[in-house]
Amino acid sequence: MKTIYSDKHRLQHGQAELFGNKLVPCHERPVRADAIRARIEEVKLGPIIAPGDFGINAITAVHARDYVEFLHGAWEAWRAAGGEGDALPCCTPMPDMSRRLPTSIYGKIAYYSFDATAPITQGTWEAAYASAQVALTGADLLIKGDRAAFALCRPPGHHASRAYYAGYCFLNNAAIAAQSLIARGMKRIAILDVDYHHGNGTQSIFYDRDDVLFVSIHGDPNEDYPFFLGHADERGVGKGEGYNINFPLPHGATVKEWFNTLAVSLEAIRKYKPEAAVISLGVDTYAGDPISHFKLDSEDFLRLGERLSTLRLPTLFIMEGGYNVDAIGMNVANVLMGFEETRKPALA
Ligand code: SP5
Ligand code: ZN
Repeated sequence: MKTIYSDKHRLQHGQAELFGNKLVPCHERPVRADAIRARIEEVKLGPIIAPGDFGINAITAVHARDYVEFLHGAWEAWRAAGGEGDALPCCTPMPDMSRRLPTSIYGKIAYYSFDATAPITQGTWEAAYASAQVALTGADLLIKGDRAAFALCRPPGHHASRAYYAGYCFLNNAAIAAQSLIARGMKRIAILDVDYHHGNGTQSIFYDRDDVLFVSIHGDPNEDYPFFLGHADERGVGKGEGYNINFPLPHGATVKEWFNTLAVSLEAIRKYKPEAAVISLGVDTYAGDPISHFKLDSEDFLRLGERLSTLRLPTLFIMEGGYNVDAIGMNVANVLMGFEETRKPALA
């Protein structure tokens, strides 16, 4: 399987995120992608290729144009207004407030985000744009007949919705890729999100549609981020009803429960009969993850890959979360090697 990778991910290197009650060094940092790339090379998964450029229209097919324009110019506007360091929002609008876009960049940043964990830096736009192109290049490989591809996206995407960013995410790479598969002629796409966190952005983007099935296994939003989306009774609206499936699991869910839930997810995907699968691949389900609460070990990621291959579908892996940088390379490579089956997996 080919891996698509761009060095431009390094342009996103925020200093700090608001974590609990303090500013801590960003969990989402460049070394994550470097470690994954190094492991992919080490295990000889396959060629590592640079992304093509599929343009801005493939991005605005999913995101609002005003939002994309905001992201493009946000850091310069922040600096011009006297903002220091990285741009973080000071507040977030509540439903009983106006939805008028403020003229101040400080207000705009608050308008277009829902948390203070995704700092906008000088290079954020360029990195997020490149990350989306990495995903689009993966979709292009599937269209051209590859059985599988790994889009080593960074920054990640699944918390970003049509017109807001959050949770280390700016552009929704999985949604952009799925939409491009549809635009290029596929009729039904299944997105399976196995990141520890609910993919609220992806859910929102496709909530009223039946041509993209969204299935997610994640920490219960009663207990964990993103808190305000990801409940089991969110099943889609209009013709999208029944095409959004959430499996929230409690803190401390066992590995067995997690894999049982995966089996149910895969059954739902099979029933849908999609032409391709897009996997939002977070490995923050790892027992050693610093911000999450599931218990998978490195060998479990091999099993995850094996199970995903049983779908027998063209499969695009999109990198999302995973914050234990010592294990992230092995965990991601294990999923991909488990999927490939042919290779004797290296465990340590
Ligand atoms: C792509 C992705 O995995 N994004 C994850 C964003 C999670 N951000 C919030 C984590 C909150 C953890 N709880 C804080 C408790 C501090 N004591
Ligand atoms: Zn996550």
